[in-house]
Amino acid sequence: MARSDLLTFVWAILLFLTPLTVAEAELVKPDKFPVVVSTWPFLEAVRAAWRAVDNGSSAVEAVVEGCSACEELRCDGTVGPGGSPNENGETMIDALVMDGVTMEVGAVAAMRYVKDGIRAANLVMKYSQHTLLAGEGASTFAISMGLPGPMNLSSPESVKKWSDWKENRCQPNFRKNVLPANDCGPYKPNNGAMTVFGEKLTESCQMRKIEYRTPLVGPHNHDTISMAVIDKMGHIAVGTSTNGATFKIPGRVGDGPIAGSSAYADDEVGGCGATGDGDTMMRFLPCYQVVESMRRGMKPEEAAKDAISRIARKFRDFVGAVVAVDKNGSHAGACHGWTFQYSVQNPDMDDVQVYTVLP
Ligand code: SD4
Repeated sequence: MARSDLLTFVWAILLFLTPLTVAEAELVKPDKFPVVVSTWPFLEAVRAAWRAVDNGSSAVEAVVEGCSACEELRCDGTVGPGGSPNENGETMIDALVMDGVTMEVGAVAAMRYVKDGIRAANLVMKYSQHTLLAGEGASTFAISMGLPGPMNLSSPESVKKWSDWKENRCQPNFRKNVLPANDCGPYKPNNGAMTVFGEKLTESCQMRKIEYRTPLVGPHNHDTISMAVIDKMGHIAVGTSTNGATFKIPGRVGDGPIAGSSAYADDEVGGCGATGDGDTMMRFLPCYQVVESMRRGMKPEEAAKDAISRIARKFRDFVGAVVAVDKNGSHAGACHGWTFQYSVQNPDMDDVQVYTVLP
């Protein structure tokens, strides 16, 4: 008997013997799971997660495998090590994993010297009662739990990007309302006064006023993998890994490690992943919004569009996207400011399929 026939047979027996409601029945119907959904055409990452979950791994394990594959491949050049240098030229990692069964979360933020973001996040979830570790504390914990490090996370590309930026007088950058003493700082607040911190500003200093610019996360500079997996048992998990925004201020934490912002999952409802301008998006917890909207009856498409429009109403120039998947594996994306693509693999597909969503 073929594997799928056998599964259907077992399913029929289970249905007959167990007084399941229709909703519960849908949750474990064998032929629609597993499902893997990921931001962007990160095909190898989806395949890695698919291999794991199709071989019987849990949703959490498959999310870790999938995001980890992207880190190793340095998807888009900017997941994992070697990308998105900050103002000091250093690469830092943000990552999160969430188990939709237990609602446990593990996350690392602005992690230094350790390249394995999603594995570090998973270690936080498995071996601590905390949710989020940051900076060198995250690195120390990850290394103590067995991950390789400390190591330099720069690459020739990230070093070149950073030195070009320095040569371009550190433009563009994420500062606003500041006066730099020199082209690349140090910076001081510019409150329109002639004095800052009691010092009288020179004319040349005032001349160097920097305008706030927001081109640093855009159509040609996206770098977050956010993934949802529903395993064969119908359990869902989500994860995110990114090295964040290029030329960010050291210490910056993006939306990547924030539960409800870059990702969120609840077995009873579904999951969500996000990508884009994390500094704006994390103020709205778009993935929490998506999941809660689906809980209240919205389909994935409506929930995704609603979450994006809540941000766009307040920040017209924002660039971002979400992908929503409900507990039955139905999925949809929504975006603003760029064309978004997401990838899916489920039992109906021989390989990963890429979906394109227009703003
Ligand atoms: C961040 N959300 O750190 C990330 C960047 C990103 O697509 O997703 N770009 O803000």
